[in-house]
Amino acid sequence: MSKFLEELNKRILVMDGAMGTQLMDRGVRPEDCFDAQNLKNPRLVESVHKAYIDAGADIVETNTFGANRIKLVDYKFDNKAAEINIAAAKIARKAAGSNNFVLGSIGPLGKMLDPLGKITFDQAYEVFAEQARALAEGGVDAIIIETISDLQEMRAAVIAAKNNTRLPVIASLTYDDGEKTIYGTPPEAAVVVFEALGVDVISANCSTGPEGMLKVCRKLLAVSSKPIMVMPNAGMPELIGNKAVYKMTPEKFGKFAIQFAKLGVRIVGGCCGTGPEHIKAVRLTLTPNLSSRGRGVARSGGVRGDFASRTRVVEVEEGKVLLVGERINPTGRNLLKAEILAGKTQIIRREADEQTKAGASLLDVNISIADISEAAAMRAAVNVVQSTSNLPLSIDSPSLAGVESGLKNFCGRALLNSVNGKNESLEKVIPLAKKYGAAVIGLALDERGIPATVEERVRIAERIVRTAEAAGIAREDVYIDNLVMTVGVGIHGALDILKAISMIKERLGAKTILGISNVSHGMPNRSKLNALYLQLAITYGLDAAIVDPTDKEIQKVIKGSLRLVKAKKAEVREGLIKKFRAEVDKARRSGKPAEKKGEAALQEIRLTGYPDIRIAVTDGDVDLVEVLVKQALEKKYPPQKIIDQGLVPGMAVVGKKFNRKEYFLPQVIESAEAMSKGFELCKARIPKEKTRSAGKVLLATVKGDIHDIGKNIVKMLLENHGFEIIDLGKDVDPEEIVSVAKKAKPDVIALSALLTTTMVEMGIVNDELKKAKLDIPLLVGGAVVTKGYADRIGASYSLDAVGAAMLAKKIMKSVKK
Ligand code: THG
Repeated sequence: MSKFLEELNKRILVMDGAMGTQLMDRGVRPEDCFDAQNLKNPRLVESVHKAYIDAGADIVETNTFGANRIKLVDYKFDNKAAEINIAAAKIARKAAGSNNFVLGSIGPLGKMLDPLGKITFDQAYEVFAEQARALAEGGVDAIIIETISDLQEMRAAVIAAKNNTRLPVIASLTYDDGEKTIYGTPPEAAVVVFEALGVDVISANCSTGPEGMLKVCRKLLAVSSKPIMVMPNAGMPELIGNKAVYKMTPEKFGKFAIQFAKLGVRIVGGCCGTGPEHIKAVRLTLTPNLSSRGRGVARSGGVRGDFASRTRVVEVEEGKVLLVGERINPTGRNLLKAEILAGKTQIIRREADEQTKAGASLLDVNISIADISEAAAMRAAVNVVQSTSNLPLSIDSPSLAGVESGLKNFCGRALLNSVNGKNESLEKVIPLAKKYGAAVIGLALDERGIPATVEERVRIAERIVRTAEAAGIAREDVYIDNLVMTVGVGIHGALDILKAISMIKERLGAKTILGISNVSHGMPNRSKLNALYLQLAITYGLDAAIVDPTDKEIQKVIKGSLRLVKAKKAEVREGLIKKFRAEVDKARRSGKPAEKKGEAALQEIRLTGYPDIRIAVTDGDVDLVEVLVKQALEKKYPPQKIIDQGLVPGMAVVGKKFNRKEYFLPQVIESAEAMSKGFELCKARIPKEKTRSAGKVLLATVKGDIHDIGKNIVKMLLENHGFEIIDLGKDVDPEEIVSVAKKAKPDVIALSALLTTTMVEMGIVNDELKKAKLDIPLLVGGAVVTKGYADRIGASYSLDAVGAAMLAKKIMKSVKK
């Protein structure tokens, strides 16, 4: 174990506070590149570290929060990324000495990841890997990835750090209001993902003060087996002039440290607004309490092999069968096949939705068709499914590239379907499961095919379990699948498999899974056969079943499954086997052809039975909006009406859901894309009227803010109302806004910001406009912006995008008067 983790096991450690404000106190200007100071001004950086060490910190962080290649581009330092990180690590080490610890700081990329933004997982991984390697080379004790809101970005960073250094990794997410990240991730889901990825310390930082953080820490501690760390801001920010000021006194901040320690938090430090005085106060409170009852590194409880998506945990419970929905699978389904080949996603979306509503625990995603790119199709499918459903996924692909693409692009903890007992499979697939933190299905077959005896099945299972364990995957995360075949060729094999299930559980302590529907392949009356076999398998202890969760017979079995688990096994089994045998005989004798569910017809009905453009926008279903809007246009529906009565109301619902925290950033982005698709189609049909423009609006998302989604929605709505738009994009400097405003003379300037930290830029823009003697009405909005704030800076305010368009019209009227 590393010295850092060992020490953490012995006592509570005190971490440093903010870096940026300390640099500015020492003369660095806000517009300077803070990270470049490691090269330009090493002594200055060192003096900040020293101040924290003198205040009593055991740990300092390198001055590398923005030192990733993507962020450094803004300062033309991107080709110095490695150099900056190495230098920073050395400076921090020098200041910390050998008795204190240095954490290598990795911050967000400042750009959004695919599919919400343009940075691919692989690009993010490479950038984080470069930074992690350089920090390691510079001699840090551990890597800390911090102030990240997007779990997917965090996954890329953690996997990069784990696979490119041998250092302990700390993952610190930012929970917006002490409840969830702005992407909708609760602490519990983060813990499942982090533990599976082998994160060493789980942390929360920024966004709230100590009070909000107590809530987060309680949740983290309740489910995690790893040490917990916390770095709160010095309270909630107050606006003073154009500055967000954190006003909690060091004394008050320090008092919270004891509460964190009592809960069991192992590292306490500070984020925005904290300085050496705050850390000194933490040190003073903690010194007599270092060996308080705080829980150590190794704690029992913790992970139970649960699964997670970006927004929720699916617990694996003793005595309850995990239902893996099988319906996203093109085998025997020509419509779905055609859809995948055409790069469309309608059926997949519908299947995801219906299986989720039917009560599935996980969704299996299989897009295997001959001659397609598995990786690309899997990425597309996984993205559609995770935009529709909040369930974790089972990534089902025969190709290594398909599996890896699925594991990468799914934001959560997945089930890998599957590895088998062949050498080549074990060698290549198990490391993938480990790398991406997935649980894994192990098929009981090897070079010699599917075994004929129970003993042989157990032997292969054992080999899979051993290989997984050697790679660091716990046996309770391995689901052995004995691959049941159709009873069309005889019932013996299916019954043998049941025995193998209980033997594998008893002897190996691994879990078991079966693709139940295989049992009825090519038979009539499939539902009944599947349901009976599932019941049987449950009495033998089956842990997970790949089934059609929308099937009524299957649902009945699941409802009664607890009774089955508790029942006197031998008697129940005997009865069930009899029934099963009778049912198989009946099916065989019936001479009926193999069952076809009439899938094609079913799907058509589903597609057209969902005609509301508003709902399609609210659901973020881009393909469906396209289909429905085209249909409506063909039926000569006036395009303006489609916009006003379909697209805009659909988007208005999204705004409400976002404000109520039912929707998070990903859903808003998808809906905006859907709306934009419909809008494009309609706009092309609206004749360019010769009427005058309703007015000219200059639009921008303020400096430091990369979230332009709100601004883009406002843009669409303004265009729809006949406004002429100058869109400066996101992360826009106040100077640029002023200089464009001077030249273009807009009637209104509209600004957007998503974060508390960037909202203050609106006031700065306002001041700059006044200085430049530009008397142009200012309109502001965004998640954290309030009427109160708008009033203070003399701007107009709208809660949502629909309101913003109305407001712009009102402003124009009053201007004309
Ligand atoms: N083990 C593991 N993974 C698996 C399987 C398994 N993945 C795929 C499969 N088997 C489980 N999934 C399905 C999905 C669909 C069907 C059966 C198993 C099915 N489809 C119909 C057909 O082929 O005729 C077509 C669709 C329909 O009519 O509804 O039966 O064993 N680890």
